[in-house]
Amino acid sequence: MKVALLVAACALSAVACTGSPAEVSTDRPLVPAPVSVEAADGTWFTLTASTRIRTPSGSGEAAAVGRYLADVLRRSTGYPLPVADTAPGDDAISLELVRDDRLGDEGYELEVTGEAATLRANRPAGLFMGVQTLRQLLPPAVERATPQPGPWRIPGGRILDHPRFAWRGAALDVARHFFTVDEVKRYVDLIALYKLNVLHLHLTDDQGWRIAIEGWPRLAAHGGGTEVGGGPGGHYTQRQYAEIVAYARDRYVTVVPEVDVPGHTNAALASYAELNCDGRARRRYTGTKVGFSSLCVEEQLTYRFLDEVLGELAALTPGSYLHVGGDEVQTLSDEQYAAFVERVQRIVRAHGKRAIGWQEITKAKLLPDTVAQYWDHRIGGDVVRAARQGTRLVLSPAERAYLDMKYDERTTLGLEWAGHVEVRDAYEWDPSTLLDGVGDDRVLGVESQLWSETLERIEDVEYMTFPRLPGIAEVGWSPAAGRRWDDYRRRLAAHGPRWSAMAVHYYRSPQVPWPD
Ligand code: TNX
Repeated sequence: MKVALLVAACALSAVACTGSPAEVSTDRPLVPAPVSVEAADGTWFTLTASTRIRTPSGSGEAAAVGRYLADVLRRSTGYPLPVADTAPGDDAISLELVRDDRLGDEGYELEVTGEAATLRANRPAGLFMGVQTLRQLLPPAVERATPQPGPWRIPGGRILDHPRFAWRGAALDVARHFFTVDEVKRYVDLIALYKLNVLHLHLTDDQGWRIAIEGWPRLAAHGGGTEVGGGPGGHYTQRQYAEIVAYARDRYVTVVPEVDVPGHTNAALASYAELNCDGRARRRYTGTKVGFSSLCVEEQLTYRFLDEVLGELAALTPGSYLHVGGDEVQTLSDEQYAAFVERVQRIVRAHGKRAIGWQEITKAKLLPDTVAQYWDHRIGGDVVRAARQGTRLVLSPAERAYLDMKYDERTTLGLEWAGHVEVRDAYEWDPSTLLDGVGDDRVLGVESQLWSETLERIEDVEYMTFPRLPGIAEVGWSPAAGRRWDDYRRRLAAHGPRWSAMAVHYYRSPQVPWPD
């Protein structure tokens, strides 16, 4: 077997290189780029009507990953692809649980010979990540929903892969415009393809409250009944929210729900008069201004409200984090704001969770396990100091990771306050050099943001997400050393036909050499 190192591997490690970027783009257009690739040139494993999927015995979770893979492949190949823990070694895709220190919790090794494809991981999460790689190694038509002609060939070789950061997120604002359970599930499917593992749901804002709270029913019933522009809005029942959480969990995506407080709360203030300092309910709001609303922070009822809301949310959320917002509060003094943030963190902790909040929370004294989310360089200062003192950060720099910014002046959707964000901007940055004196050890990960003031339909969401989101995914997953825009744009180009196969509405950025 002739083994050649591919450029992706060359770029990502210090080893000698052969091959050209074109070779990588055509044979293995993987996004995010794996840690290392050894190509076995001329060797292919071909799926056939007799191929089986073998899962490790004794792990229901690994078996479920095998069934997920079969579901993806059956639609387009039309092959039966039986899943069992007893299939023979050849003509099979085998999922194996192993102990391998190189791989961590989400890493995997994929070995492809002429006879079989074998995925090895320490945990089912790693198998799931490897399955995404396997999908990307097959032709784009594999993503179609109906049987296609094939052939279904996987290039031979060995891939070793594991993530750089633990938190690789995508945020979706379902408050400014509401998106249905099925639309959110589709978003989960699309982000999972790029090995993201966090879905941050922005559930509440001035324009809408999107999650039913049993103790405070008017939040959803009244506060959920509108959205930007005056549309009908909507909300998730607790059962629907749990359904999203379970769907995401099956795809190794953790839901981080956000209840944005103390600002961005007009929908709550419209639903319950007693949450207002003057005791008068606000009118519902369908515009796009920010900063005008706040809970009544001196009022004890406010903290009972938060305890009950966050308590119900914590009970519905298996992940460790609750996002408490904390951004853009313009009506409180610094002292009031800091005291509020300190208190809300303790409420989150009392319900067994950790708090994450927007970078403004670094004005307050933070608990050691509270995470701050960086978004705007103009707010600067405190977030860097806090990070240096030990607070861990999720990075969402607006000029890079805000998928609601226009691509250029011709983009009709989106906003422009952080400038235009083209595909290259979203890709070409590094978490360890973003903030002075804040290195990798303080960075928990990266997250894209999709605010929906201007996005009414799920097609709009897809158009702003693709093709920028895969860039953020690679920033979060792949080793920094080998990332090069020119190699990336070629790999990314090969994803256009995949999105077409999945009927994803994407922006054909002129920066990417799309095949026709
Ligand atoms: C700033 S980012 C906001 C959001 C807006 C967004 C629009 C952040 C913490 N707050 O409320 O939707 O800009 O880009």
